[in-house]
Amino acid sequence: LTTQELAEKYPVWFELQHVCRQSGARAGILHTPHGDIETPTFMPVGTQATVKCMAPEEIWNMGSRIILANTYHLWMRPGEDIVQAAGGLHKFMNWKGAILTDSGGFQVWSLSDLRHIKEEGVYFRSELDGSAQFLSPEKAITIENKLGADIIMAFDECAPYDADRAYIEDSMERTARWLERCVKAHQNPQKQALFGIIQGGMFADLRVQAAKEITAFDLPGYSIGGLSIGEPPALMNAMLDAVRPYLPENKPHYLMGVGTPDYILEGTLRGIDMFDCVLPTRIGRNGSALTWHGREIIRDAKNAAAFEPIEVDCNCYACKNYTRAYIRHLLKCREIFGLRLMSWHNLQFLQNFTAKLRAAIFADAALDFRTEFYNNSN
Ligand code: PRF
Ligand code: ZN
Repeated sequence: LTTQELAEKYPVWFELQHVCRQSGARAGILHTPHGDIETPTFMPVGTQATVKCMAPEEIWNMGSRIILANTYHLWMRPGEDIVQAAGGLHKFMNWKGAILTDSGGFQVWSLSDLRHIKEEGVYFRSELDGSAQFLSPEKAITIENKLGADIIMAFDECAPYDADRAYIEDSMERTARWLERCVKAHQNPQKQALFGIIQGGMFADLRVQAAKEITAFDLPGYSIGGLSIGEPPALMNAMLDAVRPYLPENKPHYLMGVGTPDYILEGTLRGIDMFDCVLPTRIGRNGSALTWHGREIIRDAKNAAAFEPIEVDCNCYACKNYTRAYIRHLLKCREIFGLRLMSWHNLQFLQNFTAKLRAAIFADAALDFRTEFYNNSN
């Protein structure tokens, strides 16, 4: 389909604006019912319908226009019917931008210990109360329909990176069959865009096979799952290179669960448009800051009397108003404001990082951007 046809057919569509002549990285606009998003973009994670420590207006004012929320958590608490009764996720949490919900496929794997994968779905125990639970493609999509995000993810299996070939073949074929069930279960494709997920472990030929099978569904967007789960970076890059030729140019490409600046950069250079990760907020709360000179431990004793901002040139609220010494003090005392300031800086950093990367793409200089970034960071 042409971009024009996609725009008429789907609630979410991608406008490719420029391909960097130096690198092949893409800059574009993701059009959604809740506004336009400039890509490449990083989506802050709001697992429980809140980006931890931050108010929605604060996230918006940093420049973020899309956030991620989790089907699994909102299904468990408060329950999708409550969110639907509130008028959907946007209203419930007072977020005026776009929202993407992950399907729960990944969370079931990463959060529960007892789980059994069957053709019909996954049986597992709740991490909250140990109760027996079941999640399937139909169930995940029904929940996502009620939550009402602009983009909803298919129910998939993210296999461990060291899984053998036979297991991965089995798993990716099941994920493809599950996608067919997701498509059938989806009740309002005019309002919510269903994205398919390409799995295939660390086998380039299986990734290619998965990419062909998943893109055959002609969905409004595609994501790459099962990466950044502990494998060496070179392996992730090789998998991205393998699938790239099979991803339609006029649709958005989303790399799930990737959020370190270097991985965002490497992903973008390989044709990825969207990223998400808990990393900036999680390491922020642990006292680490993302900076243009690499990661810095603000909690460190060397910052005890450092009366300077986390980064001198940073435009974030934390850097414009507070010193490392003060933030370190707050972190040491476990004061909530310290968690807020660290989250604020890290989220603003990634927002600025993707904005600069986007500018470098338009200037056909994304490789120069990479060289400069690696030269500066330690
Ligand atoms: N599948 C889903 N969500 C995810 C992943 C996946 O493979 C990953 C892997 N990096 C993060 N989040 N549904
Ligand atoms: Zn800052």
